[in-house]
Amino acid sequence: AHKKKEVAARKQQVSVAELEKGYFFSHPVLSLRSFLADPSKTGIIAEYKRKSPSKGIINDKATVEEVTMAYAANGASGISVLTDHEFFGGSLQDLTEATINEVPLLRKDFMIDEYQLIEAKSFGAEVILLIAACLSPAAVKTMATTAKQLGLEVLLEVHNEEELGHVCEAVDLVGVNNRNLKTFEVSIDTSLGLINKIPKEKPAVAESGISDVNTIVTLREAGFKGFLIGENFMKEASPSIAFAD
Ligand code: IGP
Repeated sequence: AHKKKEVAARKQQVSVAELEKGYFFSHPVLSLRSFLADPSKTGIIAEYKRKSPSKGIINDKATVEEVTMAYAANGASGISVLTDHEFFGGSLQDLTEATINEVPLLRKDFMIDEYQLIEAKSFGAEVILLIAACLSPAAVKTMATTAKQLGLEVLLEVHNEEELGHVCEAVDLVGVNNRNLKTFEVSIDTSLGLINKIPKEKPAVAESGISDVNTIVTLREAGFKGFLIGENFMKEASPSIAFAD
């Protein structure tokens, strides 16, 4: 509910017409789907995350710019930036500071309104996250279709088999979040248990709780093409050095 208020407040301040004048509206875009399909790339989608409801402050010193530049330089296949303020301490400004044009950029937020898709585009995102647990199948379809029209790719996040029913044509990639949003417990088994039920034509991304290379190997062997990692990098003073290791 806080999200509704927050989006309504921004809508009052900045019109769609103004957002559409943004530089990134006419900007060439990179495809996360193609980056993940490239076997010479790492498949790692590295996330900038200052804090989280489960961990509190993770890193409030390293800047978006330095961290995301280093993620890109060290071979990330994608970069994710949390723009939610209330829970994650992020902002749309963070997105513009992360726009490096070498690696596809994901806006990570709770997307409930098409206005947020226009914002995502205007502030330089190339991919948006839709969370099946927050949206009805019809809402996923509308949001995903609008995102595609804007030239954005769509990553749909699920936690269980039932939510896989929200997958529709306009969804490009399917993510499995290993973190239970109610208990905050993380288990890679969530990903491993769902991989065979994900439509083959939608590259699968394993999300959360990944902290070592062996886990990536296991997930890759199971069929995952992408690995979304935040805390493991951000908890270090230099998140980029953690990545390079
Ligand atoms: C990253 P981790 O455990 O590596 O920091 O997780 C990412 O998967 C996580 O931040 C995330 C998330 C989300 C955050 C996945 N889905 C939805 C907010 C909203």
